[in-house]
Amino acid sequence: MPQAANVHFFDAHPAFGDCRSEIVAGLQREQKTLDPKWFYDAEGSAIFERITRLPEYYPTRAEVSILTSQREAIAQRCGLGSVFIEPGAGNCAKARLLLDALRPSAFVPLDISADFLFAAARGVGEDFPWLEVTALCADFRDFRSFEDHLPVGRRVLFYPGSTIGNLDPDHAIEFLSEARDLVGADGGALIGVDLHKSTGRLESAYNDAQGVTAEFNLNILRRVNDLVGSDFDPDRFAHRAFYNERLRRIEMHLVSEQTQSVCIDGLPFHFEAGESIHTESSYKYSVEDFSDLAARAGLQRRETWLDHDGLFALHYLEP
Ligand code: AVJ
Repeated sequence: MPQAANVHFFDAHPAFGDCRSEIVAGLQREQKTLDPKWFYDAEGSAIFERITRLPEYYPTRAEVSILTSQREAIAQRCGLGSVFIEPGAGNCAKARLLLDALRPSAFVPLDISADFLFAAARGVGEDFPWLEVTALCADFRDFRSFEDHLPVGRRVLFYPGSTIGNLDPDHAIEFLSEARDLVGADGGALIGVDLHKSTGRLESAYNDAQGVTAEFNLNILRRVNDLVGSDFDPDRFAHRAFYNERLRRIEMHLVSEQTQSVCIDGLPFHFEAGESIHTESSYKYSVEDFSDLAARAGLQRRETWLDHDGLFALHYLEP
């Protein structure tokens, strides 16, 4: 397919790291863990898309309602004509909701997975022929690997979906500090963050009646088997998600239903019955909590938009 004149690609060939040593290290910890990034191969991403449509899982609908109903106010706040940069852009669906109002001089979707990114970027270029799209296959944290390919102009970073909630607060501050460095003194950042709320509402969002979240959580075991040749049997584990009120995070775990051993290249990992693998944290922040967190990263909260039911927040920050 001929490349549209307004779409540019750059592949920095980001290093994926040694997944085996990362996975082994996580399973050797006192509280066994797996990094949530392993959820998202094609199959896991498809299950997540189903989660976003569940009645109990409000975050996606709530954020889309903000991006749709407040698009003009958001655009005015962010400033028109910016270079709009979205790390981990995925299918670019949320950025698309803003582009006609925001009229950026360029849209820069960033992702470490080239295939999905370049297809999504091509689609944006076709649907917005006035817009320069520069798709960068790069690690957002490795600024030097892609900065020479960034279009010139004032930068606004877009990080929706409460993906920042997957990071513990210290790493969230690190991410926001890197975002501040990337956008520079005259830039801005538009960050979607799920709000702290009642335990009941939060726990139902991660324990849906149809069991799709359980399927999503258990799927990480198939992915790990594919990645490192382990012999996890998902039928021997159970999905568990609860709100840790002290830490203000949903924790997802996979609980071993029996005493068992799982092998990676002959290396055994023992599970007691009831012992879990911690697969994901989703931190929830009040508006004030997130303001404080951003301030610790050198970013000031300038405006916040909530959905009609006050479930989700979109914050605009500036250095
Ligand atoms: C995509 C990481 C924001 O934490 O709510 C959804 C992933 N996990 N259901 C979230 C998820 C279980 C989601 N994020």
